Amino acid sequence: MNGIIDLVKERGAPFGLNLVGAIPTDRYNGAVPPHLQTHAIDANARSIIVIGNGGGYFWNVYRRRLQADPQWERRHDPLDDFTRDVVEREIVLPLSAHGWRFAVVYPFVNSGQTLHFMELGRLAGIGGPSLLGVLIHPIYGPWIALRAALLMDQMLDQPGDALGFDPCPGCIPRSCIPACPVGAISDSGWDVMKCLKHRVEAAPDCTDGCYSRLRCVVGPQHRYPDDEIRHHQGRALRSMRQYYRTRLQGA
Ligand code: B12
Repeated sequence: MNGIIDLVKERGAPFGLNLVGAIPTDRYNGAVPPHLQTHAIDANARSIIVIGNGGGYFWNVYRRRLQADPQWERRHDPLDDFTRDVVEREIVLPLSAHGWRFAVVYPFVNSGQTLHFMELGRLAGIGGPSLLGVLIHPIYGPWIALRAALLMDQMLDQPGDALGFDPCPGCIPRSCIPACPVGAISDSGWDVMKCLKHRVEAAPDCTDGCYSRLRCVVGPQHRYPDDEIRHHQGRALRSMRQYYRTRLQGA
């Protein structure tokens, strides 16, 4: 069965999809509330392959795509569409051609039924927990993202290299904590409401990147390109604004 994982790695790597791990569904389902379990999407799934990217290579491939097809950027979610395009063509098609059966799930905000990708990524060894709120990888640090999950009807159990990685408790510099202008990162982790209120109410600040994430001492050489950081910060701010308007102001 390792052939499946090898194929996913082989096809994803040229596009920067360089983080892959697989775990039995039971391990994931036991760790998340019922509405985020795999049954809601595919009752027959026995294992989950998680696919992510570490570092800026995936973004660079995306930029090249935009250069070749500038209209692409006018889409509502150009990076999500690009992700779907790559995953479908490079991974879904060849796996299906081998006769393997599976459902594909994306972590996009508007993708309908989804999974708890952070928990999934941690269990599948894509990254370990951090005070920043995001997962951290031993090589790529906080510069990783989860791009897709395949719910397989075969049993696979091959977590990635970051399984059990938990760097923050032993971190001496703890440079992420003083870096946040509003103290949203502390020994107890990321205070999303503090972060959100500051970002929404003092808009220009943090636009070029999360100061704390930028100061993380793990994998700084793999930090995303500046335009990618701005892109993600902008998208998160968009969600934060929406949440602020609808949930905090009740508008
Ligand atoms: C919603 C969301 C957000 C929201 C809320 C995050 C939160 N923890 O509450 C906002 C917009 C704030 C956000 C910000 C960021 N996110 Co985000 N996010 C997600 C998303 C789409 C869903 C998370 C989720 O619902 N989890 C499952 C539920 C059960 O967990 P929960 O916390 O209980 O869920 C509640 C909240 O999420 C809430 N909610 C839904 N929408 C919103 C929006 C806001 C503003 C708030 C406050 C809450 C909220 O409703 C849920 C039910 O009550 C995931 C993708 C996924 N499908 O997992 C990415 C994801 C977790 N995010 C990711 C990233 C990278 C970020 C940012 C770094 C992006 C950026 N550059 O700014 C920042 C994080 C900043 C930081 N210091 O950590 C990555 C993490 C990868 C990694 N390395 O670990 C993910 C996995 C996406 C991906 N493709 O990789 N994110």
